[in-house]
Amino acid sequence: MEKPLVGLVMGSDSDWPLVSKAHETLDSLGVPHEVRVISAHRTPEEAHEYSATAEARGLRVILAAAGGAAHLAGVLAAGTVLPVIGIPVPGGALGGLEALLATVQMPSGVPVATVALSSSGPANAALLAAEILALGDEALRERLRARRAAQREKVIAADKALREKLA
Ligand code: RP5
Repeated sequence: MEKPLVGLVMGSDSDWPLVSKAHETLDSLGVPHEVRVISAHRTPEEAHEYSATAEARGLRVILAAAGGAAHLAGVLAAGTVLPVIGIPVPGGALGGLEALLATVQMPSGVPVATVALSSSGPANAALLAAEILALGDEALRERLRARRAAQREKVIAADKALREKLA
């Protein structure tokens, strides 16, 4: 097993159905990663330990998914200078708006890059992590380019099919 470069962390295993898309995307790009459930408020010691040791363990990017008053990404970012990408998880009393605002509205000094509050968020977070890693990995950059080319072809095929159907 290759050493993980990306840490994919979620606040609860109830986040997994959504967050698994980040895992699948990283897998599809051949990005070695680890998956953990760590809560900023239920397991604060583990959260601190995780980010404090992340860089020394070889991680290069952390993805942090949480719902509710989502502190996880900010708490992990506080303990490391590795880039942290926050994934706000939909749901909760306010539909996920609280998670989006808690994740995206970091006060000054400790940034969290935040992806959309939607089903596309986890996959986009994984792609962004891969793009960061690809700065120093030409083979990964090629795989990202191939993925872009494949989705371009898909849209062109959909356009053609719809125009033919309506003709
Ligand atoms: C957050 O609270 C988690 O990230 C999850 O999105 C939300 C609900 O957690 P559970 O009550 O389902 O464990 O910490």
